[in-house]
Amino acid sequence: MHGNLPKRAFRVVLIKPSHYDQDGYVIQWLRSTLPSNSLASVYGLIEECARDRVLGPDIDIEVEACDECNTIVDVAGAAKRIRAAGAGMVGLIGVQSNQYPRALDLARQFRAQGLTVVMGGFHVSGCISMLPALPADLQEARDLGIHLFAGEAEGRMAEVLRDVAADRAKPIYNYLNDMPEMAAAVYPILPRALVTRVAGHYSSFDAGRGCPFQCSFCTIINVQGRKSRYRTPDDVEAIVRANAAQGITRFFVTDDNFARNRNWEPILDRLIELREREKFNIKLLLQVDTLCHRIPNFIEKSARAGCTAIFLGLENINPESLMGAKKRQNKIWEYRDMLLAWRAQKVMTYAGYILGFPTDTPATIARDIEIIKKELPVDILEFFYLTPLPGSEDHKNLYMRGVPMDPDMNKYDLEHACTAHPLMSKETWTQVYADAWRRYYTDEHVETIMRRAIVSGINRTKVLDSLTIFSGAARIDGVHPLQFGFFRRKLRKQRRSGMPIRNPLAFYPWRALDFLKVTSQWLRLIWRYRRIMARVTKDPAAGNYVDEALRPHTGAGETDHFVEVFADKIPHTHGAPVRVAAAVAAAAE
Ligand code: B12
Ligand code: SF4
Repeated sequence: MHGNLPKRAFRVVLIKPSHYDQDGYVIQWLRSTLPSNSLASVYGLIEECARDRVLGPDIDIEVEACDECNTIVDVAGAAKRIRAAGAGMVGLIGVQSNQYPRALDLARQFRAQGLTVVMGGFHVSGCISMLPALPADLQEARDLGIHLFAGEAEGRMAEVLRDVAADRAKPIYNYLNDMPEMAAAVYPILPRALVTRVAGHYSSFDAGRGCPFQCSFCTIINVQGRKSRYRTPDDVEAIVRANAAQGITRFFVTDDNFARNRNWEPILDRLIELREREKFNIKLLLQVDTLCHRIPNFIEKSARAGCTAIFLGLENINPESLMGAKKRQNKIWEYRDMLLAWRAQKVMTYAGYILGFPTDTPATIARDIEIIKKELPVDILEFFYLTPLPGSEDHKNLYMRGVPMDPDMNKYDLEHACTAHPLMSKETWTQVYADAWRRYYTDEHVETIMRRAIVSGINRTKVLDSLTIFSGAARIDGVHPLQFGFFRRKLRKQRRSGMPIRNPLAFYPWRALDFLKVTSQWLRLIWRYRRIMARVTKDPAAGNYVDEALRPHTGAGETDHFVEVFADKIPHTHGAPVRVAAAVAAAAE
């Protein structure tokens, strides 16, 4: 019917910005290690708009995407392609607080080319959700003519595209009070060429959003809500099939807490069916909470569905800190049972540990890390600063009380001290963070982790690779392992605005030396860890290895040594075992 209409195009350029290192260069790699689910989500939504021809039958919607963590953004090239199409926009995707200054620098360049820019993600959503007025940095974006999108875009993308195409885009789209249902929502997808820029070719999807807990440092509950919204098993199957059709079967399931996804069981059952009946080689990386072992069948079914590794928010082992952060659900006396349950299924465990709770001191942190090494069978421990992230209750409280916080959003990457600590100076806190990586990843403990992995039947290559990356990323490359990639790029001209572009004669020798230093440190670390692994593997006693952390609890009356250390900090209402209080009373007599 519309065959005679002349074709026009509307080109959407999606960019997931990275952020700056301490020298002002974009943190960027030849290959990144984790996929961007925000990018995949928005890509899926734009593709749907293109299929539905939401701008009219005669307008083709074209879409291109890039994750700046693994791809150089070519502003002039993108602007040229939009102009060649005749119309279009730039979408800055999933912008976190730490990425906001970089996003703004990119936006400035696109605005200078006269293009429409729309920005969404957790910084915009978190600030608008929690603060009484638009903060100065979001106002700056508005002053540059950047359109802001707060909330989730499922079901709303067509409206944004139509508004931009008609040159009537709103300054701010705010859907924070209207969360879309996830059942039958469009799902995240990226073309294979983008997925293969991630080492290991991991793709991603969120099987649900929302978390019922109330941790005060968390932004998620204030943006995505506390009610569990979830995809259907049919949709998850469709995501797996669409990816498998392009040769991708590894997934990072980005639910912040998959154990609280109310649909976890039918979803896992469906994945088990795909694996066991249709022989899909599915591998999953899940994020779960520390009580997940109490959910009948959860761990067993996760493993059968292809889960080979989990991320856990252990956060701390001091109950006082956990209570202070409203992380009441973390029950330290169950940590070992929970970790052993995953090991029994040969699943590797990565745990996040937050440094800088109000009662933390260098001495308590050092003590706690030693306790973990000895008593908890966790494989990888990763450290974060307690950070008042915009969108969290902690940030809102400090903001409302006028407590000073670092104004540079680039530092809100959980790798910097962004506000004062009651007991530690900024220098001490910074030193504690650097020491934490050194203290956990000693060669001796790396060997222990390898021995535990071998006796538990956990994939030794995976353990060796993870130990190398998590031990080296912060210490050698100066970036958190979650931002790590292979072969760092530093482009002379992609420097933070306000910092000088260095003369090539100064830049390239500096960069060459920097490269040689980092590469030699990595080679030494890789060589050392390989030798340790070879020694452990050859040891005839490796199959009988046992230590305190691997020892299961033997009876109802047994308590971990470390739980007794913290016995007086565990509130009575916290469901703590009575035996702890009894043990402490007995010791006092
Ligand atoms: C998966 C994930 C990662 C992955 C991938 C990153 C990604 N964004 O995809 C990895 C592991 C790499 C990662 C790393 C980090 N992460 Co992270 N991550 C997440 C997580 C769990 C899910 C992200 C996601 O896919 N959400 C679902 C999508 C659909 O939601 P969305 O991003 O908000 O996008 C929707 C809307 O915002 C909107 N939208 C977004 N962009 C745009 C653009 C336009 C034009 C429009 C119209 C709409 C729109 O539409 C989307 C669809 O509804 C979130 C928590 C969460 N629940 O979101 C934390 C989260 C985003 N991460 C966070 C942080 C702090 C980090 C790190 C800095 C910390 C660290 N060291 O781990 C690093 C940074 C490194 C990096 N390069 O990203 C914080 C950010 C908080 C803040 N205020 O900045 C969050 C919120 C978690 C938290 N701790 O509170 N992360
Ligand atoms: S358990 Fe995780 S997602 Fe849930 S509120 Fe706490 S930090 Fe946020």
